[in-house]
Amino acid sequence: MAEPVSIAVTGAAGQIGYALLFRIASGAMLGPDQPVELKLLEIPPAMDALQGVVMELDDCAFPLLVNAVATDQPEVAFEGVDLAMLVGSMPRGPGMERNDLLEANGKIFTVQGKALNDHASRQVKTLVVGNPANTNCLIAQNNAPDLDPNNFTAMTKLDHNRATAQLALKVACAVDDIQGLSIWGNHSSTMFPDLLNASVSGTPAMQAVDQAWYENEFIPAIQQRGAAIIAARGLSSAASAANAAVEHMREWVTGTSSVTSMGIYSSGAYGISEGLIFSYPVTTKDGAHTIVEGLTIDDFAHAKIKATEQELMDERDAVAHLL
Ligand code: NAX
Repeated sequence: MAEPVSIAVTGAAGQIGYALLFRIASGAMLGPDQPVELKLLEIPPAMDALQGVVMELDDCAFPLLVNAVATDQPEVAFEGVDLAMLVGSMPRGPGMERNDLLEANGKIFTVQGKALNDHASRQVKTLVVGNPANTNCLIAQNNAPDLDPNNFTAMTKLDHNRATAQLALKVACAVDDIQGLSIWGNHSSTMFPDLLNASVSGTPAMQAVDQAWYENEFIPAIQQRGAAIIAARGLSSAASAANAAVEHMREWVTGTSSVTSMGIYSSGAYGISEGLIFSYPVTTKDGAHTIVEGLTIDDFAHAKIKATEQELMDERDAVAHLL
């Protein structure tokens, strides 16, 4: 048996946590031959609920789960971890403005970034799911100066999967027939789902759909999909978000077979402001992600990418005192 991979999950008693932990422990993320250790972080009021989740993990008798630790101390949760999945964050409360939310979460991700810096494996791969995911990731990354910025990522895989599924429905193809689709920018309503570089069974996707559908129906539907789930379910996406987190980590660790989307540290590719955590089309291999080069960016796409970049720059300005 391989050595166990140590995985921290924050917000582990929340609804994404409940859909995520059992898939990790069953081997769905790192494969059927890879033992795992779970380090679960919560805030003190949620520790009883977290103990219940740990009891359920015990009751599954997962052969791959060698240990599950429950704690409300970030330095305990992150001690020596190889992977960190930062799901927990503060939800937007009544009357809270976007900047209030950024500030409240900024405090959480400052502490967690420092704890990762001081306690995690030097190669720790970090995925931020908790919203606002890109800017929370930016804060964590800036508070972890000893770690490689390329090892901090924010999740746009759920948006990627939503876009893939909606295109497959529209053109009546299998999801696997779609290649090259990606999400650019912020995990927010400004994200840009790019079909200009996508193909369906080898044919350019834009030959299978018309521009008006793309601009007026598809893009808004993907941008607003999270709100549509809340309206229908009364709760935000959980199982699909957990699934996307599993896929994000699996692809990062084991490699991609086609283009995917990840919020990653910008070193200026495609003219994006350096240092932002920006979603790009990427492939992964040997534990590293690489931006897909040479993509077509027409005037329409350029305007969309600039708009989502501007939103991320505004968010960065709002949390500048935490960076
Ligand atoms: P829940 O409110 O069910 O769970 C969040 C959990 O985080 C709670 O148990 C809470 O006690 C815990 N928590 C809060 N502060 C913490 C801290 N400082 N340390 C450790 N734990 C802490 O939310 P859930 O539905 O699980 O969603 C979690 C986050 O994912 C939210 O911010 C949500 O907006 C975000 N999402 C991000 C998505 C993405 O694609 N990037 C999609 C799904 C989801 O909306």
